Amino acid sequence: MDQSNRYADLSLDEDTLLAEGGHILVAYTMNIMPNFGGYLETAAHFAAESSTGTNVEVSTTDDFTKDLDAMVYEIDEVKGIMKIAYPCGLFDRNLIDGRAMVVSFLTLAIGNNQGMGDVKCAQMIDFHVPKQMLDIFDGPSVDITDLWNLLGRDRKNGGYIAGTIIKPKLGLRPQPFAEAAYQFWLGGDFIKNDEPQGNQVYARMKDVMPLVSDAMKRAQDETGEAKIFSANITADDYHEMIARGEYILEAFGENAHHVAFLVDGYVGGCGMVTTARRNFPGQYLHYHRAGHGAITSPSSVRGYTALVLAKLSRLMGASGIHVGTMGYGKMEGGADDRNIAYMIERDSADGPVYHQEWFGMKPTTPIISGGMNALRLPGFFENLGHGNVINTSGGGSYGHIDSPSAGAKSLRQAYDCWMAKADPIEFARDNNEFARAFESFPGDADSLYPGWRDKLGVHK
Ligand code: RUB
Ligand code: MG
Repeated sequence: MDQSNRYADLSLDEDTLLAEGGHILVAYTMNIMPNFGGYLETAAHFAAESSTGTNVEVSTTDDFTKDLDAMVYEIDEVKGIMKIAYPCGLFDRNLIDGRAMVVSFLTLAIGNNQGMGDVKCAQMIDFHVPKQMLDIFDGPSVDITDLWNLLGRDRKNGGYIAGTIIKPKLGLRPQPFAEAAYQFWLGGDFIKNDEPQGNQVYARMKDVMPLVSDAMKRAQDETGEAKIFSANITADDYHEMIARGEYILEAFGENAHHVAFLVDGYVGGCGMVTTARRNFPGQYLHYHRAGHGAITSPSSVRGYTALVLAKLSRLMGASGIHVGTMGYGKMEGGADDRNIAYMIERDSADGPVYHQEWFGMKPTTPIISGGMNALRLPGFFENLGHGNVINTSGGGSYGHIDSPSAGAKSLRQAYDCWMAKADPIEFARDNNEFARAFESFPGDADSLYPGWRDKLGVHK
């Protein structure tokens, strides 16, 4: 049934819709299946299924219902792009406080439409949230300025936070785990649990956390610097997550404010992220996104993009989210992904389709992780244009040939090198840990800094 006379109005003007602020606007790539309706008809069916309708007219619809119809307002069949305006009134609100929930946006805008027979594939590539909706999303409660403050730095432009991930990913018992943390903290700032680390039988949380807390104290005493630990509280069950969070805060005692909470938010879902955001509003909320590649990969034609995921995480209230490595690490991605970082860290930013004003909502820190090390960082900072990020280099720290603390120092030196606009090989002459990163990661050194062996006099 062609519903385009009800769920499409191509005379609607995007600038007017933006100015009126009564809709969430969403842009999709969409291809249609042959032997169903045409492009506009399929787009209208998509909008119906994503708002008030279904595949047929229902007799229970009234005029009020029709005011809530999502409307296709633009299509480009050649490029395979369509845009839909969703009235704000469509979206579910909390019983307890009237606030908006990201899960409701996803249920409608990227829900049933992902499995429709007449839609070959559709992917959300951008969305715009008007002020009236922005005002009722939680947004972050803690941000990078709080971490800079903790680290004794300027709140405005506190710079690079050198971090790692405890490696190996699994298989460390409590003592070696805490020792690995201590060693890194002698040179670096921030450690995260790798995302599968939790309460394994050989490393029970109640054995591990007191030792990590002690390692933090010792490293702080030894270096005179504050240290941060991002502890994984991901769990299927709300009660389990709260129990983990409360236990960890107790274990860290007077350093509880040096603890961030890591939530594997893509596999766990927005309910889990919001559970952490609302129950622990004083802790930095670290959104790890393992699994996201299933839908955000540049090769994917369904789901939504990494930019959309990052934008959603800011609405949910993530203090930081992984945004990949922009082509400088081991995960998928390219130099242009810096726009993902800009979208979540700025108050005003351009997405691929829509410009978003955030009206003072706190920023979400871009967390840079996946195959990074000191040699790859100068290029990374140059591409991004700044170093106000958290970077976690797991292999890049624990793979340094001298020690994890040397690995950590090599990361800080990489930032110093870029800040000084120095030539990395020249910089290495006076910065031993950075220099030893060349020997630690010779494959990277060969491709990024050809001739480094002769210049640094390393021949073995
Ligand atoms: C990286 C790591 C992270 C990935 C996730 O380890 O454990 O889970 O970065 O990817 P290493 P992304 O530093 O040893 O490569 O950050 O793209 O979500
Ligand atoms: Mg990991």
